[in-house]
Amino acid sequence: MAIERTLAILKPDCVRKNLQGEVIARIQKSGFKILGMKMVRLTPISAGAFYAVHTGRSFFTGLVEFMCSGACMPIALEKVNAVEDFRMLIGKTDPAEAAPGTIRKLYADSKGENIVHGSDSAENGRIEVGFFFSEKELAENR
Ligand code: 3AN
Repeated sequence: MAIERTLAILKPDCVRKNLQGEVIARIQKSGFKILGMKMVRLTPISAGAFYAVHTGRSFFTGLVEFMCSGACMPIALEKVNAVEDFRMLIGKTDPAEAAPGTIRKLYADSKGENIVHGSDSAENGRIEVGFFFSEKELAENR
């Protein structure tokens, strides 16, 4: 299995509920290396660009509005098999369907407000890390 990068975003509901520390602790305990982390406020343009693949879907407007509703924390992560392992750690999109012990099952309220984002492929992991971080901002390049 290869070393991969994946992008986590602690979404505005996570920040509003002050769950950043708990979620980051779970990520670290699961063996992910934090390469970069920041706090940002997305705009309709930046959130729309990040979720461009979902343009036109019924939930797109609500998703963009929610992602702009408060501060977010993008976190660049690295690990062997990072993409799949992170998706296992966070659980299914809908917290009602997420497995016990997963971050979404533990903390999320709904499919729309589900605490954390995770990249869905190794290729998207690299693209999404690059959306928020320049190479020189990542730990291994300091
Ligand atoms: P995931 O984040 O689990 O990979 P995606 O990529 O299918 O899920 O969807 C991106 C984001 O869009 C989700 N994290 C969720 O917040 C939102 N979303 C997806 N499907 C729905 C839906 N049916 N209703 C409301 N929000 C949704």
